[in-house]
Amino acid sequence: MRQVQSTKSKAQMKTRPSAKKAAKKPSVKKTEKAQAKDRALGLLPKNQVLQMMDLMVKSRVLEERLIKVYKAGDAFFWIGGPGEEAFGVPLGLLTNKGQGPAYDYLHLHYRGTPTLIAMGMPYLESIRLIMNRATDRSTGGRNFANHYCYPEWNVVPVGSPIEVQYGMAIGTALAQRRRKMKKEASGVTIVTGGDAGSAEGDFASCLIWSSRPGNELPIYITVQNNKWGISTPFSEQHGEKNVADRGKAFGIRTNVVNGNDPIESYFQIQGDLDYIKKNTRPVLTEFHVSRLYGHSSASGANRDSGEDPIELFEKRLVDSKYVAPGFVKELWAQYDVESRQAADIARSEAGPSKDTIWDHVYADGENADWRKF
Ligand SMILES: Cc1ncc(C[n+]2csc(CCOP(=O)(O)OP(=O)(O)O)c2C)c(N)n1
Ligand SMILES: [Mg+2]
Repeated sequence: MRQVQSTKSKAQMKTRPSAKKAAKKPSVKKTEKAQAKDRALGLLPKNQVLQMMDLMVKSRVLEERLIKVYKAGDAFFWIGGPGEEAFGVPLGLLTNKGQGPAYDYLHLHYRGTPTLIAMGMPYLESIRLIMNRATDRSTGGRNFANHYCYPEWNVVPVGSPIEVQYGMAIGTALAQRRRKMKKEASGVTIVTGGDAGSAEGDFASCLIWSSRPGNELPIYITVQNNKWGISTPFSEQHGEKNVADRGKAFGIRTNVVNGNDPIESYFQIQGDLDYIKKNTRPVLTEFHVSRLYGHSSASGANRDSGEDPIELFEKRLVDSKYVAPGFVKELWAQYDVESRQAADIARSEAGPSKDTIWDHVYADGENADWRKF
C-alpha cells in the first residue's frame, strides 16, 4: 500500500549553498543523456515524482536539524542518513505499512530516516529521540539518534551493533513464509544495512537462511554501499566486485543499482518486492549511495564531498520543467521552519526519570531489575 502525502510549500526562503553555477553549453551527448533521464521521469505520475522530491527534502532538512541539535549541545551523538534519500524514500513509499506478519517488516539500520519520513513519521518524534526526551516514543529517551522503533508499522528496534538486523530479519521472514504456505495473508521482510557490515557473520547467515532449498524466504536483503565503514574504504576490504555478487552462490537474485537516483531505486524496489511476493524467494540488491556528512558526529558531522541525490534530482526536475528554479529552495525553507519548531518543543521537554531505566528491557518488565530478584 503506498502512502500518499501532500506536497506543501510556503514562500519563505532560506539561504542554501546555491545550485550549480551556470553551466557550460551542454554537448550533444549530454543533451541526449538528459532526454533519456526525462523519459525515466515520465514512467511515474508527475504527482508521485514531486512527492518523492518533497520527501527527500523533508528528510534532508530533518537530518540537518539533527546535526544542528547535536552541535548546539542538545544531544550527545548524531548518526543518520543524509545522502541516502533516493533509496530510503522510495523504500518507505513502497513498504506495505501495518502491524503483524500480514504486512512488511522493516529491519533498518541507523540511516533509516528517509524511509521513516516517507512512511509519515513527524519531525518531533525523531528530534525527541536524538534529544533523549522521556516523550521519545521509540526508546523513551534511552537510545541514539535514528534508532527508531514503530511496532504499529513493523519497524523493529534499530540496534547499535552493526548487521545484527540481517540475522534477526530471518525470524520475521520465516514466520511470513509459514503463513504464506498456509495461504494466510503475508508480507515481506525488508532489511537494510551498510557495505562494511556485510563482513559480519550475520550477513552470511542471512544469505544461507534465506535460500535453503525448499525453504526460501520472502526477504528483501538490501545493502546501502557508501564505500565506507567509518574511515575504512570499501576498496581496501572487499575482494568481491559487488557485495551483491555474494548472493549468486546461493542462487539468490541479485542487483546493483544507482541508489542516488530515486526513479531507478523506485522501480528496482517495486520489481524486487513483486518478485519476492510472487515467488516466496529472496532478493539481494545493492544500492550505491552517498554519505554526505561523514560517518557520524564522531567524525565531525560536517558536509563532505560526494554526489548529492537531491541536487541531481532537482536539476532533472527543473530541466524537464516539472518545477521552477527556486521551488526546492522554498520547500527547504518551509521544512526548516517546521524542524526548528519541533526542536523548540523537544527542548522544552524533560528527560527520562531514573525509575524508568528498566522499562521495556524484558516483556512486561518481568525480572528486569536484577536488584529486586
Ligand atoms: C558489531 C559492531 N562492530 C563495530 C561497530 C562500530 N561501527 C559502527 S558503524 C560501523 C561501520 C559500518 O559501516 P557500514 O556497514 O558500511 O555502514 P555505514 O555506516 O557506512 O552506513 C562500525 C564498524 C558496531 N557498531 N557494531
Ligand atoms: Mg558504508
